[in-house]
Amino acid sequence: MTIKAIIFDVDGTLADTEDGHRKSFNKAFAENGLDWHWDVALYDKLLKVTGGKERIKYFVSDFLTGYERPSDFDEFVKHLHKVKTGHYTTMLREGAIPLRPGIKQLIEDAYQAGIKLAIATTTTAENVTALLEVGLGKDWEKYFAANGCGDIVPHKKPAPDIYLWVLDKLSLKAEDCIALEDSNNGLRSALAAGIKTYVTTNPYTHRQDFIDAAAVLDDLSDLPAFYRLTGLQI
Ligand code: XBP
Ligand code: MG
Repeated sequence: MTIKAIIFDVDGTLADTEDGHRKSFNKAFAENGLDWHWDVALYDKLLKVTGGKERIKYFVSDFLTGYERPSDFDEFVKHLHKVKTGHYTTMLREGAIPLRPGIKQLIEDAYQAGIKLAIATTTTAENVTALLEVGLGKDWEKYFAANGCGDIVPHKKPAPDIYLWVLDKLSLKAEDCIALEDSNNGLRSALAAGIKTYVTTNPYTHRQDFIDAAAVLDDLSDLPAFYRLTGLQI
């Protein structure tokens, strides 16, 4: 079976971004007079919920006691998230978070070989642009035949929505594609869309359950081995 497309998760897969997200949330909280602080251990638990706005709401409902929600709570969360996104994209544009080993080469190799590339992420589109403009260059969009981000689908990972949206954009069947993910939520999302999924772990996810993954790797530093493993014709 010839693989016609590779669909990439972003956070944790293209780059080790989660700690950058965490620090940016904390900056936004402090600037808004909140004494909320997400340390690594807490953030590890909060990653159970994907999407920044959804994660803030999960924190408020499950981890905070005695917090009185303002009447415009939804708007307040949107505001906090917007401030967070500003800090996060500034961090990316300063080059603080590089692409993970092998990622740039894989994207260039696959593109040259005529394999379609796509993004399926829960993160905000601005974040993807900032990460990839620095990592791949100003013309990064030329590599991707579909770019599925954030709020364009009603249900974020682990729901399959974002992968189904991408398959539709690519006009390909699930069995023509492989997905690359780093988390259990991401793996479940891609599998629920019927896509064979490879996992590269990172410090936040390496203890998660990847039993149904096609393979689990530390990273893609050995691309020839990855091409042999997947059968990618590159
Ligand atoms: C990872 C996520 C995101 C980011 C925060 O998504 O769960 O919520 O942590 O991004 P993926 P936003 O691995 O699917 O890219 O604050 O922009 O939502
Ligand atoms: Mg991820």
